[in-house]
Amino acid sequence: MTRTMRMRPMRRFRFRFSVIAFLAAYFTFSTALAPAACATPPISAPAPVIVDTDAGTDDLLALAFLLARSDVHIEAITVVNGMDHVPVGVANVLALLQLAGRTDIPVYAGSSVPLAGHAAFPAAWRKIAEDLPGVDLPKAQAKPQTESAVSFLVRRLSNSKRPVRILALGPLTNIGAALRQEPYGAQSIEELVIMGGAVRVPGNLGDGGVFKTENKTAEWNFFMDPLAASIVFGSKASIRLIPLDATQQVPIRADFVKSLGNGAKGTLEQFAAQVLASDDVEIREGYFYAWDPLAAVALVDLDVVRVTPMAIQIALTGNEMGRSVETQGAPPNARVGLSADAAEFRREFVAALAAAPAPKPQAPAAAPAAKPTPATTAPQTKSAAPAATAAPAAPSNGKP
Ligand code: AGV
Ligand code: CA
Repeated sequence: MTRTMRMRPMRRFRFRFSVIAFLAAYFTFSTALAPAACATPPISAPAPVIVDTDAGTDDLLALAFLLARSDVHIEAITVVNGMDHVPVGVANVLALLQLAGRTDIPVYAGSSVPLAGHAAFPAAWRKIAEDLPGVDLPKAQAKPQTESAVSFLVRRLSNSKRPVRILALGPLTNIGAALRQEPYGAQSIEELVIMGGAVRVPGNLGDGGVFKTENKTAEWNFFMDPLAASIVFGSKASIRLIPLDATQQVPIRADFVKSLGNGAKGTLEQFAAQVLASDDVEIREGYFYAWDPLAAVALVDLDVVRVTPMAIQIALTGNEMGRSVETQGAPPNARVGLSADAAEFRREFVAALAAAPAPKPQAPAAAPAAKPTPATTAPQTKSAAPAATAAPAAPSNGKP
């Protein structure tokens, strides 16, 4: 009895000690192992990216760069009316994803008209961007999502617990519509990197003399939908702007195209070389720039475009419609890129494409799919180039 009485506190002590030791060991090891075992990315990981694009040729180059970078998680691609009519842009983006073996990325079709006005890109530019002459693309098996791009953006931005980055490469119609519907959505955007505007340099509506206008100050993406741009700049989102001030310092010249094409072995490298070859005339005439590719590189490399905080307002009417106006004295609403490091851009862009992992053949996305939206212009690929890509599927030279 006495013995038992004496043993009990000892047992209790041992029991308590082993529980404490177990809990201490559990917390020590579980914390140490957490980053490796846990699916949640570490806090420092950059947020996933939604790319909003009008699927111009240089948009596809920007996408190829991001697809080549294993450190970028493209969560979704939303397509907006611009250089391509939306159904054709969707088809071309899906075809690129198929080529890259990334049919897991959902594609959403966006607005087919601006929020206001009826501006449109020159037909000659649209034809090249849509037809992609000489570019070998497989026939996409995946379909766009049934949900519209604006509805997706509204839904996605309503969840402020999951920050996202947005890279905007075309007119701001989709993003403007989403932020008009869900103004608090701006808080979910970790950073909105926009290619557009011309702040301290002239606009580019007169490029190549194909569009007759008195407007010497607007850039095409903002001119296409000034109301949408104005909503975005009024939204309090964290904006980094890559305007013509920066992109005009990164012209694409024939020597760059040649050097990219010469050594091109990988699928995305060859794709980029073919896309650039389709823009041969503009490149030779000297008005083709790394507009969207520079914005894509800037998304991942803070040094390639130097920024200055500024207050930007968008002119909505008159012969400066779409102009991005630097407003003195107002609180800054954007970090504006006024200069770019062209050599750094070229190094990063070429290196990423050269290092792109070989695409694995993939099944189409299991996500809910829509019937393809009826195309206003039938997408087609007229391939002039030899079928020499290492694409997972044989190039079909005829998109849906
Ligand atoms: O204004 C730049 C925007 C970018 O998003 N686009 C091209 C890029 O996709 C329109 C554009 C302006 N000048 C052009 C453009 C030109 N000379 N050729 C084709 N597109
Ligand atoms: Ca674009």
